[in-house]
Amino acid sequence: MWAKRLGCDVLRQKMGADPASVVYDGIEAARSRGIDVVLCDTAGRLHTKGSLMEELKKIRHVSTKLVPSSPHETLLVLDATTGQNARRQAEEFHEALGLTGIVLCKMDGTSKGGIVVSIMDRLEIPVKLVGVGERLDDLLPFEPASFAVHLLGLSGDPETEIPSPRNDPTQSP
Ligand SMILES: Nc1nc2c(ncn2[C@@H]2O[C@H](COP(=O)(O)OP(=O)(O)OP(=O)(O)O)[C@@H](O)[C@H]2O)c(=O)[nH]1
Ligand SMILES: [Mg+2]
Repeated sequence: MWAKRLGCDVLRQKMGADPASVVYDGIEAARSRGIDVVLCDTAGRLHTKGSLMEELKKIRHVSTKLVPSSPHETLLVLDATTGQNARRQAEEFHEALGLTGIVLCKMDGTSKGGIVVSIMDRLEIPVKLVGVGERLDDLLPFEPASFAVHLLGLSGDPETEIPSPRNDPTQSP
């Protein structure tokens, strides 16, 4: 549905296909179609499953083999509602893959996502994007000042402000 809305090709294979081979095909297909951005979404992966983490390393390896400078970004999407467990997730994924950034989503809820402060501090991984809803333009660049204002519950620059929890039903997507 989102791919259609965005005009973005999707390459997928049958259930049970080797994820690394899906990525291989995806990069090859992009090359032959003259597409220069490939996003690999590794759905529903838990850091506690060793075999799935090994798969991720293999995916990374396949990508680097085909395009030596890649992956250009390795992003971990964290939910603002996840507490201490988010730090563990970040540590495990960072150790396995070397993350280049965090996407902090669900910032439109009541959670403030404060856990990323210690993640940024300890692992030195920047937050790059913030999710504040379910619409296309609800993925915002991370603005440290706006985040600090949001975290402390102050009001800041309306231009970059992270919205407060939505309780107006007309505002839902
Ligand atoms: N309100 C709100 N909803 C979000 C945000 N980000 C994602 N969602 C919604 O959360 C639901 C789950 O999002 P997905 O992107 O499918 O989550 P996922 O982590 O990829 O899930 P798996 O691939 O199954 O692991 C969807 O209905 C999204 O629209 C956000 O920043 N705010
Ligand atoms: Mg997903």
